[in-house]
Amino acid sequence: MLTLYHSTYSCSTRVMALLHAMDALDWVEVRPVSIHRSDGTGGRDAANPHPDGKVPYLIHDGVEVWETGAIMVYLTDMFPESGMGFPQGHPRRGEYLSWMVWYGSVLEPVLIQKAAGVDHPYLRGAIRGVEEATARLAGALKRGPWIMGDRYTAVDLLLASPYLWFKDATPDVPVLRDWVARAAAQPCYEAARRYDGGLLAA
Ligand SMILES: N[C@@H](CCC(=O)N[C@@H](CS)C(=O)NCC(=O)O)C(=O)O
Repeated sequence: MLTLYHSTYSCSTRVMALLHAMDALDWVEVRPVSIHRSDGTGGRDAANPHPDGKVPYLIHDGVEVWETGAIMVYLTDMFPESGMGFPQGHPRRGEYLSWMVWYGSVLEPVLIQKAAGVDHPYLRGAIRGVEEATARLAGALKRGPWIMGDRYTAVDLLLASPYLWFKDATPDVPVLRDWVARAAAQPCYEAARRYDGGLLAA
């Protein structure tokens, strides 16, 4: 059994978008929880077993999976026929895993540091900065239209997500702006937002 702890319009909304894209919602029990939000609203939910009180958090037959990238790889492996991932044995599997891990270890941290106005040689040494991350994305999109070529995958869903939340963070680079606009127009993204609207209204 798959259980996803989810909070509306948050990091877990992109996991919901992936489930929509894979037509896999029926296989998952979605448990809405509250979270502490950066604007001071909300609060930790005792019903959420995530050790840090965060979302997304996936439990599969008692096994815990956390971090959006790991959850997405786990789910795309479970639903390979969806075409949203690159399963074990696929020639581009390594590239897929690299982008999914790069999100949490490089892209998310450099964007947060930039927003916080933090810079330090140790950080630059470890993960570089927004300029380098932008160049990596733009380089991949030269082949396009998606990060891994001609099909929209979980890589695009995850890597475009910060720019969809914080539109001003989108670099003024045409190839990136166009990619973010294409990602925003994906039906799964709209479906996940509608789902969240329904949860809030209920
Ligand atoms: N790197 C984590 C980030 C998870 C995260 O920060 N989630 C936020 C929602 S966007 C959260 O649960 N915040 C609640 C809190 O900080 O207590 C991931 O990608 O899963």
